[in-house]
Amino acid sequence: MESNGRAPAWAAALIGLVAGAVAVGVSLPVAALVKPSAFPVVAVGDAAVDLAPAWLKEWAIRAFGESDKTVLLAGVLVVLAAGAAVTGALAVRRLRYGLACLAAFGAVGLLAVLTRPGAGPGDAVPTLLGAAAGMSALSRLLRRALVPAPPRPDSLAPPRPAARPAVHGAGGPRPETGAGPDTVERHGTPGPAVMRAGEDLRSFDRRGLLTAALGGVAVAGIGGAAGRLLSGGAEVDAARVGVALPRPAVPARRVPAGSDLKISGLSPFFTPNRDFYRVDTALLVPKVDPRDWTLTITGMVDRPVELTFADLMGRPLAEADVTLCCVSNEVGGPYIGNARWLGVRLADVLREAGVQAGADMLLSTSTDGWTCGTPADVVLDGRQALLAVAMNGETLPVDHGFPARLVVPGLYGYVSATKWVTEIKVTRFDRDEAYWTPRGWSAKGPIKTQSRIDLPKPGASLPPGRTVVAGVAWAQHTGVDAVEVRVDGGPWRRARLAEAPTADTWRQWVLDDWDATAGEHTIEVRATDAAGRTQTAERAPVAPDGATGLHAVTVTVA
Ligand SMILES: Nc1nc2c(c(=O)[nH]1)N[C@H]1C(S)=C(S)[C@@H](COP(=O)(O)O)O[C@H]1N2
Ligand SMILES: [Mo]
Repeated sequence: MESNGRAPAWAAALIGLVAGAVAVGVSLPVAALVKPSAFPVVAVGDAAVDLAPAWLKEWAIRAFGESDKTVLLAGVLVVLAAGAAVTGALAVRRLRYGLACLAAFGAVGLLAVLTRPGAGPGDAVPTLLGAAAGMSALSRLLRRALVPAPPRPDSLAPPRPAARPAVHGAGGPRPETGAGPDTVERHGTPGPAVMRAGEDLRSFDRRGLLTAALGGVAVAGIGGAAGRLLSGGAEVDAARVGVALPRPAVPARRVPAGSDLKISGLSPFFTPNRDFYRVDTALLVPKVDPRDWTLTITGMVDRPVELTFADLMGRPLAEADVTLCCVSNEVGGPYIGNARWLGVRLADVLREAGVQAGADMLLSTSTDGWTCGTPADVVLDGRQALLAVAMNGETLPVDHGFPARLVVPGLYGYVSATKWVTEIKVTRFDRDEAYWTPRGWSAKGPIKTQSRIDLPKPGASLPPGRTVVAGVAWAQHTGVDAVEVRVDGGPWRRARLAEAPTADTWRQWVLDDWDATAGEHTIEVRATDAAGRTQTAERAPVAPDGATGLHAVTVTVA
């Protein structure tokens, strides 16, 4: 292809962006048919999550909280868009350069797709088809935007426009040459003003580019819409809504009156599902059809087990109130919630499979390849470790692991709470490693005793006088025995503890007779658990095994 520098920068960028959109728009529905994780845009984002160093991930969680994934996907799209614009700029120089650029993007996508856990050669198809479509779009757009130049002024015979110039031969089947809006306005004057005699063989056709770009956008849009339809998300949502939850064979312990102090601004005893924190590495939430779902128990067992969703629902189900908490939760942070879970007791299933001597780890895997290592003795010690199918009386929300997830009281989520779980391998800590372990987190993660002030809010301005200080404290499976509060480093005062049904949930606490005086005050809280351990004031970061320190809130009284 001959060189040409005549297309303006915006046109070059548009050519690249439309070609890129076609590539993405074609790969999406193909991925929806092949495997959602074979969609290269998401695969690249997922690979970035897995490859990112621990400090970067911690920073992202701190800076963006639960929107960290949206931010990452937006970042991938921004990089893609910039790359597409560059591709366009190169392509107007030489098509070959643009094609090479697209091929490079395709190669990165291919690498990401093929290195995802559980990827097969078939996963390459969406990326390959997308890249091919993008390349074809790129050359078409270019052909429409840069057309063989109209005849020179001296050869122009009135009236214009002349019949198709005979010079069109190779690759330039555009009859509208020279009929772009600006040429029409100029009546009879020679082609676009950019023409300089003898310098180039082609000129920029704005209308040609814009119609071709519209075509490309339509292809990309139809692809995107088809991708959404084909992804099966709607089917899974329908299947989820259709699940009839059985009554629990073992109901939860009665929640004592007074477990919820019902103070406005204080975390309710049960966290509504819509407010429940979400932490996982999945860029696109796995949509698992319960009719296709199975759970296998493999590894060091006497009898490997395979359970379908119907098998699960047909077994006696137990209910348990458990407070789930993330190891990434800073002191005073939001990544904690309490729910009523319904599910099969994990210990029962494991006993049926027959755990062999020497096994000390349950390595669970989710559909998206995330893995989690749970100490086997903890699950088997009689606590309510569940393979849960429901949360707060509702079928498990998709975000929280539908159709089934693990919940183990007393362990941080990263070592216990596998969502979309499909396999539990009985193994040993000295033989297997879970997702977060090589990334700077401890292999075992018992929850540390902690407390949080919910009221007053940090930075609040309050009137002087009697002020309510309230919050939650937790020491799952051990229990909270006492909570104390102090103001401005003064003496610790006992807060009143609300009831809790078991040691597996948090407890609300309140101190309702703080006499606030004018000025700035710092309120601190500490909990003591039933094992007699009082929270340390010493600050530790979240990595490798959970933050320590006292939550402090500073307020202004005036
Ligand atoms: N499949 C999968 N399950 C997962 C995770 C994950 O990244 N992938 N993250 C875990 C972590 S770190 C936590 S804290 C809990 C959070 O559960 P939630 O999102 O339902 O609150 O899920 C756990 N289960
Ligand atoms: Mo977590």
